Amino acid sequence: MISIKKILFLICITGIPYSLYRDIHNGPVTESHHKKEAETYRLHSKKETPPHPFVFDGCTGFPDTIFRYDFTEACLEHDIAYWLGGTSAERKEVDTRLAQAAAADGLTGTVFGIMLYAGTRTFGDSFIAKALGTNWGFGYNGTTSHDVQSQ
Ligand SMILES: [Ca+2]
Repeated sequence: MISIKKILFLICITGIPYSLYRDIHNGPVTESHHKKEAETYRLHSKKETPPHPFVFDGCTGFPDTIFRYDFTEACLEHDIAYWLGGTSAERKEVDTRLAQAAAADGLTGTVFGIMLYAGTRTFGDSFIAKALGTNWGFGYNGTTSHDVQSQ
């Protein structure tokens, strides 16, 4: 019998490094419906269009799916919010929403939500995220307006 602890351990030692490799090697896959979702989200949040186009790389540094759990849509919304950027309070809100989306699917989902929350809070605006181009406000990377927006 495989325990939940063993599954989480396997995800940490294989899934996360594999996801990072995938993110770096394959790069983002931004389809037209991703762009449409991004535009709808942007209009709803009443934010300006960042200078760089929206790109979606799935759940950065985390598997998009684990068994029956599929985090793709939640990660898409999270990536769109990260593309737009904003205040640190807004960032905490979208990190929380990602965790809640995962947690909506039972106890195991809650554990994945905690992992996603810890990961996004720790690395979401770190040098690693900046190197991957997935940091908070990545639509403004390399522009001065990002500095203004992330205050
Ligand atoms: Ca991502």
